[in-house]
Amino acid sequence: MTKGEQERDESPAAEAARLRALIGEYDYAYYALDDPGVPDAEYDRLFRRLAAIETMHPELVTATSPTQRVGAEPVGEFREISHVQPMLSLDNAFDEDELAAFDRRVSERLVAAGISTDVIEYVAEPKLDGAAVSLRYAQGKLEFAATRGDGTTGEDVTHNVRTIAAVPLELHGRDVPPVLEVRGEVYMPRDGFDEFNRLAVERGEKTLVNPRNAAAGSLRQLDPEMTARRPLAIFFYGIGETQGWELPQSHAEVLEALRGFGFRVSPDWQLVSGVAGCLAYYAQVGQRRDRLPYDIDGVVYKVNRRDWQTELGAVSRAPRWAIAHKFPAQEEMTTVKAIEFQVGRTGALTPVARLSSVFVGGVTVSNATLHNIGELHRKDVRAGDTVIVRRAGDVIPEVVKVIEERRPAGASIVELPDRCPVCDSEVVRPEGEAVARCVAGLICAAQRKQALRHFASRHAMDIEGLGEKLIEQLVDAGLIETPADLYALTLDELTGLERMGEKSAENLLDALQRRKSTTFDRFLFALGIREVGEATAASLATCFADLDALRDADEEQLLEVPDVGPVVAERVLAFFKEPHNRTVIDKLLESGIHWPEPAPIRAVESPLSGKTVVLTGALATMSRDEAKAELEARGARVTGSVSKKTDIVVTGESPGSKLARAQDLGIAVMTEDEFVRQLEPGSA
Ligand code: JCF
Repeated sequence: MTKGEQERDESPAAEAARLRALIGEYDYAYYALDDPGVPDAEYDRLFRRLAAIETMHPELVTATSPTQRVGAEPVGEFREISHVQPMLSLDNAFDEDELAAFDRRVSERLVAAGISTDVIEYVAEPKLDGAAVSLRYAQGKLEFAATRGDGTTGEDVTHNVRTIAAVPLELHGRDVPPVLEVRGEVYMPRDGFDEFNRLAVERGEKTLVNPRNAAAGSLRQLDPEMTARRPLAIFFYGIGETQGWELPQSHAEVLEALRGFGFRVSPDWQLVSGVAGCLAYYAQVGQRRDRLPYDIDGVVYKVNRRDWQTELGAVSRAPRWAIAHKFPAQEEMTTVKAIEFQVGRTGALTPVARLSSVFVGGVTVSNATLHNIGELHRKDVRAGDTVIVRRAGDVIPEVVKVIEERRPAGASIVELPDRCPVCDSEVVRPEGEAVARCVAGLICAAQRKQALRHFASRHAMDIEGLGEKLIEQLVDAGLIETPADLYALTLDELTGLERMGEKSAENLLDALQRRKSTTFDRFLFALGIREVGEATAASLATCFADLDALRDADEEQLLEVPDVGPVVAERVLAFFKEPHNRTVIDKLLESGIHWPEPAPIRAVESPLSGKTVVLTGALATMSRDEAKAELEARGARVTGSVSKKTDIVVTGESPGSKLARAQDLGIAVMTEDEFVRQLEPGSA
């Protein structure tokens, strides 16, 4: 019997109590220790069992039962709650100098108080971008939760905070203080935020602007059902009023104790020494910033010794013993000078906002993408608008939203151009699609240039020295139209270009020559077939022996390739059907581009080597994977469906339509017995 199952003769009350205790332990393991004790399915089972008992015996329901997170009815308004210990915010340091000044102030104050300090020890932690809350526990049970408000009085958001799974309704362990106020930051993880917005767009509902507003807004819902639907999380970082708890000497120990009570504390806090330690931590967290699952806007340093904290005290809103060291803001406000359309490699028209330059995410930004016409219209960005621009990590800057109140009179909606801004060909936007495209294909100079850039890029043909500028020059001078033309370029033509010396021209011709020796997958990737990225190109290269096989492949064969679905298959077919593409490929091969033939895998001599084999029906003596491995070890290729190229069909039990098709096409059929005999050594 597992721990969750009912004990014989257990009363409903006893079982409910036992399940609650068990669920409490699992919550503790999951949230405080970040180490799930049981699979989700087992947890769900316990939870549903408890809920069932409570439904049958409503008198057994308790306020802190895990089933009661969304217990409360919607509230009419938020009650006020005054904080016994003020809820402080943090002073900011925006650079090293301000941090050093903070550290100096701390030292000087302590010295003035007769405390001799050496290097000061700090607790450092990431600073979450969310909403601060204070939770009060009495006799180990959640009593209320409040927002910061003005620091003295906040709003009662208990009904909403209860819905956050990581908030313990009851504290862990037996030794819990009679009164304990904890402080933490409610936030919305990025994936939850993205998913929420994806659904909102799908349903035509309002989207959330950023995870920070999302967290604050979620807490201000009157109906806890609404909050429960928001993917919120929380980290706890400090305490307010406590009674009957002999506090540890250091902040680090407070954090450890909080974790012991069942609170979710950031796993990333660290003890650091002095300004140097703070800066090292700042750099380390800064590097990870984009990879964290939540937004942070800096790191926090706190004097570790609590007696020193007390000595230092606080000024109006902020403690003197802590500071927030901010990262460069990832969102800023600026104005849109114009909206233009860029044409990409596949003809997609990308609206781009030309901005008044603004420093955001650590760089100066003057363009921001609007992704596609659908997005442009959804956000309704117009020339003259004041907008919020976001640049996170190395991602291209984007317009988050328009501040509508600041829209100048007469700013008009941006319409999709009906002709390509580059080649004047028709622009189409298929019904229901967000993306509009120039239909001209490689006749459009923009698409040609992008296709050439892609062809020359590092993961494709890797032609050193052939960058954006040069491609622009070559196309504009009429020297090249397709990738094949690159290989006909002469020294004279190149040196005739502006800013092109003899040495650079020679280097480029060299690079072109050198990279004629390539690989099949690089070549496929370089062709720039829509939907065929590096991984798909590699897959195709492995599954097709050579370019001819791929060129002549039908849909069915393409669908056998791992990761190739109907959309990709369709793109590949369309690409190779297009006469222009076939001509370019022929010319590329004529110019001498080549790659090594795949080494035949023929570990075991066998009549099966080189054969294309299809397995159908259930095999009695081995699994399909085993059969496949045996075949491949003999140099055979195993595919999923029968076509003209199939050499042998191996039939197990209930072979079905593949056998019929093999017979139609006159392909050799082998029974499992015959197949197994072929595998035996010396069967040749
Ligand atoms: O993560 C935060 N936003 C955060 C805010 C972390 C802290 O350690 C804080 C805070 C606000 C005030 N500590 C204080 C004292």
